[in-house]
Amino acid sequence: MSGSEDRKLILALDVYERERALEIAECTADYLWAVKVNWPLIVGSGLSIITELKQVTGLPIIADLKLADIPNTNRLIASKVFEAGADYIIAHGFPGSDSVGAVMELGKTIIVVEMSHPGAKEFIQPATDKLIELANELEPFGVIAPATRPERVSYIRSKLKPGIKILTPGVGAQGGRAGEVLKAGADYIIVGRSIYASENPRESARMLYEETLGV
Ligand code: 3DU
Repeated sequence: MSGSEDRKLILALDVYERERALEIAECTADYLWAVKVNWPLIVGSGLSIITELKQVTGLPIIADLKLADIPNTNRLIASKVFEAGADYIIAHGFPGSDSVGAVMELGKTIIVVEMSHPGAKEFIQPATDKLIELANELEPFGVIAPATRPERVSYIRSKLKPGIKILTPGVGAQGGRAGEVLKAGADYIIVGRSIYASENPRESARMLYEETLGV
């Protein structure tokens, strides 16, 4: 098995309960690059879950807060979340460079440039070119792009500065396919329900991990 830094699978741990979250994270950790925590787990278990997940898995933790506020509020939230042990925070790009910059001053940041659901076509997709420009200017750790639309991942890759990573949610439950989106230029796939809601999360994570090998 590869070292965790070479892996391409991120677990989206969207459960409410602390015990369940820790159990799933622990049993899948061997196959993951990182664990992503979103609002469901934070509102269900509190911010300290970030610290606990880090201790239990030893993996990077991504806080998917999709921050979208004025710089001061983004800063107030992000500082507590980085303090809790988050290694990366996901922020929306549309509030502008000052709002994203406030997060970037505090730690590694991932900017949403497009989303994976059908409604993303209404407002976000028409703004994607501008959001890519913002990312190229600010040079965050990475951007979020849709695994449900591999052709958009190729497009985003072609416009994005080479060092900026592409993280893609939407594999599995939303219909995206791991191999396809990695071939299109994604660096990491983000998978939630196909792992945590399956009968055997460890085995589901193993199978997805196998799919990412050699792509
Ligand atoms: O559909 P899944 O259960 O595999 O979960 C996907 C996760 O990624 C979930 O936390 C969701 O909030 C997040 N996400 C998207 O699905 C799509 C985006 O564009 C951005 C984040």
